[in-house]
Amino acid sequence: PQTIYLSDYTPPAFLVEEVHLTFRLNPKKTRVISKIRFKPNPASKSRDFFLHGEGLRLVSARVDGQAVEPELTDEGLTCAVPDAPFVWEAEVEIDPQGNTALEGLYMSNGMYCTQCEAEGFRKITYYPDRPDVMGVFTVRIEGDEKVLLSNGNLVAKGDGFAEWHDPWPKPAYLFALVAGDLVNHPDRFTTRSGREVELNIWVRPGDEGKCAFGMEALKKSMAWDEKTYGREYDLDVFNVVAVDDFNMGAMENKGLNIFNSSCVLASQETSTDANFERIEAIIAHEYFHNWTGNRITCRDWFQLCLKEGLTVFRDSEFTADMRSAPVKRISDVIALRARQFREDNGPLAHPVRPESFVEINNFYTATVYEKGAEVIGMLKRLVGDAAYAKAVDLYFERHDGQACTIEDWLKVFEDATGRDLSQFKRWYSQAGTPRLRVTDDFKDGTYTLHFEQETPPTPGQDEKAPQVIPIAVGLLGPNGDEVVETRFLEMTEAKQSFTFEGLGARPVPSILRDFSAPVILERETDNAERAFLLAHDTDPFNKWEAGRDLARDGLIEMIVNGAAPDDAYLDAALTMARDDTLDPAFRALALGLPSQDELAQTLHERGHTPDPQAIWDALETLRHARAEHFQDLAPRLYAQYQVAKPYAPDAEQSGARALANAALGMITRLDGGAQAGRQYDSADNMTQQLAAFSNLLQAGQGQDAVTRFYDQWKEDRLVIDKWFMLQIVHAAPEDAAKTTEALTQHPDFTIRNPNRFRSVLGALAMNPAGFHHAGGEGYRVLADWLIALDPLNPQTAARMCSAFETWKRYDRERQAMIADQLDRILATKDLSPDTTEMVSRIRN
Ligand code: B3K
Ligand code: ZN
Repeated sequence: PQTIYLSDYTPPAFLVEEVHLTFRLNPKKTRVISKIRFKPNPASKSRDFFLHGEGLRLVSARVDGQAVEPELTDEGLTCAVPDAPFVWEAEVEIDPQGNTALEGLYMSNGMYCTQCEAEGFRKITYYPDRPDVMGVFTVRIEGDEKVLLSNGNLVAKGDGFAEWHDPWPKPAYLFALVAGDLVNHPDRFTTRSGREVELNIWVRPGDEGKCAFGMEALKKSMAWDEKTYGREYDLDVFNVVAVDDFNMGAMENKGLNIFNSSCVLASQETSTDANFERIEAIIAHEYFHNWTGNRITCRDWFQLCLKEGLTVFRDSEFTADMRSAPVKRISDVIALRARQFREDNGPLAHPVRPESFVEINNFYTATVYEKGAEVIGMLKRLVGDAAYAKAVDLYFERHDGQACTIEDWLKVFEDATGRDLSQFKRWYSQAGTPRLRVTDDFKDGTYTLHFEQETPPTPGQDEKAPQVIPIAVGLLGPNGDEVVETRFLEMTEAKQSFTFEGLGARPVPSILRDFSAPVILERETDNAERAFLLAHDTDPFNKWEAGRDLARDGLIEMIVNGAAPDDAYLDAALTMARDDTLDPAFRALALGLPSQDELAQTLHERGHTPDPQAIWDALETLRHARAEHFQDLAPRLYAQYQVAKPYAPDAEQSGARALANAALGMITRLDGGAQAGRQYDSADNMTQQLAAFSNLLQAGQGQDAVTRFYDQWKEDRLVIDKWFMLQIVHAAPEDAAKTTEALTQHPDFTIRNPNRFRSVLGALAMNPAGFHHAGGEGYRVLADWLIALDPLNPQTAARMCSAFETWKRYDRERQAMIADQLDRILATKDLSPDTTEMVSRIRN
């Protein structure tokens, strides 16, 4: 496979003016007839005409009406064409039914659907399949299906056909087609300038009852983008389709978003509060792409974070507005550390804007998305809210209809603010998580913070230059009052100090408030100070962080030195949990413990070799000690936070349920599952049912519930995914691999459905003590199944290889066993370029 470099970018030789596509649908032999008006690109010196195309059977081709015989390769075709505008026509045949990779046009439960990002359109017809070629599409679909959808507005419809026209020029990756016997959940939205928009969520018959929540989320997103970013919708119809077989979460195709059904279908009975919140965020994310991604797209795939980082940032602002801003921030940081810090500190580390790739699908990563969003957040903090709004307005005004780069994005900020962002730009080019070391001193009323930044080497980048780090700091006085409100320190040097004057006593610093930069903060401190911050900090993030640090360092002491559970933590947690002035959702988050993987990462950073079993044991011991410490409080919280009102997946009720279920976790440790059993029997929503089910499994009392849960939900694929996953996630370390293998033999397991595959094999990796269990069975089981999946669905197989990305943290025996599995995967005949790239990067 070939490596592509950012530095090799050249503009396309020809531009597309107009595209007409006709689809004659047939499961095994679909005909795609294209008529494309090309013109030479004045910005290109080349006149070589190349069209991408993969797995296509070319039936005929014409240039300006004359039959031609292009030269075909595995990647596409070349052909002699005039050095002037011309019309290209081609007819190809494709096989949607045989398409198991779920890229291009494929079938899912008898319906046709497409996934073109990043490079799937070339599996539909010959085309310059690159995002800087934007064309106006007209699409005619011929088929017997009741519903025939494509991008844009419906222009004609009759017996067995429909015609769609999208007036907005777009790259091919935003093309979409759906055809099937679907039913819709309709609604309307009037934009602020008065455009009437028809909204639909299309689903398989039987799923109609699961659309209302997604529809409300869509309308909220549309209103929010008008109010917050001044962005209005620009077509007469917005369609959303739910598809069962989908590699990712969802796709922002112009006017026709396609969703993994798990990311749009929701009901009280089948979805948890967390599912509802995620669905709301994904609906918003895809909708927001209409401006950040579609109206302004990426010049090339190296610029992916231009649309993804910005759109994740926008959807997190939306969730913060719709729900609780602190809870959203804390949850985002937990996820960032779990996925992005993990990636940034291992063999797959890459810059937010990568400089080379083999398979671009391998770069839809936490770094591009989540760190990309953090970079936007830092930019906003640095320039301020008003300047951010001004710069973004300029971005929309200047670049509407264009395919852009990170340079274009930064330039609007420079022009709007007069700031030089050349140093800030390192956030896009340097991989790795900066370490921020802090010391302090106090003398004659002056308090000084000394910072030192250092980013460890990452693959291909040994030396790192200092980055711009916005550090939000507040100071608390000895009695707990805030003596200095949040102030932004802008660090630009490798070492830098900041002073605060006129203080009566040595303050307690609250550093990196709201997690103002994606760095690892290192500071010598003690439990007393952490307990103090947990009690008094006015910044919710740092309040949470203080409790988290207490828990984490206590656990590290248990793991490394065999210490007993830390009383300072247990007391502080009890005081915090008892404080009814605190949001229940916040308290639930603050009762969460660091994950096994986070502890392994911390141990590794501190020079220890993590022992997965010891980590698991320490967590079990701490949870048990905590349950005893909360013996009186837990039942009280449990009773106090039962929701009496009819179910609603809103922030308030979700928070109450989260706290009550945190209490249930403690109760279960002492009552062996009695209370969880009662909750299971009386639950009228999936949040309560699943929490009870998890607790029963955890307590080793799940056998009966496993059968009952299955019998109740066997017709619902999305709920059965949860059933598979929980059994594996809660399996004891020594049983996890066995349980996984047994479940792969269940009649409902299928390698063809990515959700199901992930709910079994992905779940194994979510049970670290089980996955890394000393015998190495976990490694073998995962490798076996990745090898089996690769020829069918390389994209999903490749992504799931990241389960192995942390292997260098572990002991020699484990490293050797993992290396064997990685080598076995690499030695597989005809391994896809996708998986080859991932495994080679991990193995190095
Ligand atoms: N843009 C899509 C992701 C496409 C993934 C291609 N492998 C979803 C999103 O980020 O909104
Ligand atoms: Zn996106």
